[in-house]
Amino acid sequence: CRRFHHKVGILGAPLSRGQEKEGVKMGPDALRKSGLLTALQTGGYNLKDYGNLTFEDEPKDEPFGIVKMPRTVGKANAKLFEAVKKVKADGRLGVILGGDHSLAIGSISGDAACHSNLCVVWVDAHADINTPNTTPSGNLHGQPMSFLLKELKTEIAGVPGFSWLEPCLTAKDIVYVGLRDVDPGEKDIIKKLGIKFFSMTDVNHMGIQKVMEMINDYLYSRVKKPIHLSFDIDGFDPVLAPATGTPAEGGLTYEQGIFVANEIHKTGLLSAIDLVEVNPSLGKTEEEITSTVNSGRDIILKALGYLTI
Ligand code: Z70
Ligand code: MN
Ligand code: MN
Ligand code: MN
Repeated sequence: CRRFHHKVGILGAPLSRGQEKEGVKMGPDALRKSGLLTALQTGGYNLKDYGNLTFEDEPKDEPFGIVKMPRTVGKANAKLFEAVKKVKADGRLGVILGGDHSLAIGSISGDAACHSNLCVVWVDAHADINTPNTTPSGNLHGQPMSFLLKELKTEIAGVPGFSWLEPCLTAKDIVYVGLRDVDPGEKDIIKKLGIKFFSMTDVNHMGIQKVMEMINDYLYSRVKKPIHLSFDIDGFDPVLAPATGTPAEGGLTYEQGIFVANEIHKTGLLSAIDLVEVNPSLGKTEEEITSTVNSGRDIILKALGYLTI
């Protein structure tokens, strides 16, 4: 439909040190092998493949409090930040293939560097808004939102590896969809900051159509703002997407996820999309891997308007 949708930049970001399961590094290549790029090419998109970034472990990366691998995750995100800025400077819609969800720190910061009025739709079972003080696990993939919010800037002060980072979002710029596994400290932050969310209970009670209508009104109906869609594959139900590190029962159906992606496409405002937490090594069968990867691929294609009239 809209011509400016159709310049796309694909960027692989195999970050894995935001959590403890190696296989999430394989996410970008699994998504590539699913036919994502050939579909977009035959669909007439102007596609540029920026390849996969490479990340190295920082030596002596001692925990900061209980936060694990801060320098490694910080440096990887600094690299991703620069790479996403480049994609956007080239005038392309960014497609960032993860990798664990800590990559949203660099990805969203890079997108926001080109769009000061960026808003974020975060689809996930988890809120990923723990701070270094509230995190129960120490894993940075459970904390990216606290690194992105101006309101939480003091909470992340001094974390090694992140001196490059300037928080780019405010609490009113973000909306969650699909939440169902949120830590007590995260609930407090969401309440205190008044962050808009639609839990799975909300989705089940009001229906996904109503949810997307409300998101539309809340985020971008008055003033048109570029949208960053950060889609954690565990937003889907594990029946559909089992090959992920932290599956949570009672998630979005295939049709609900696709509806979300299509509604965002229809706004014409999509700036970039993250597709994260696909971990092919956690599929118990070939079918589990394929189902997970193809579900992620289809979210990307639908968000880009592929085969949509
Ligand atoms: C938990 C934590 C998380 C994804 C798990 C889990 C966070 N709230 N995020 N899987 N994608 O460790 O902070
Ligand atoms: Mn289109
Ligand atoms: Mn997540
Ligand atoms: Mn999650």
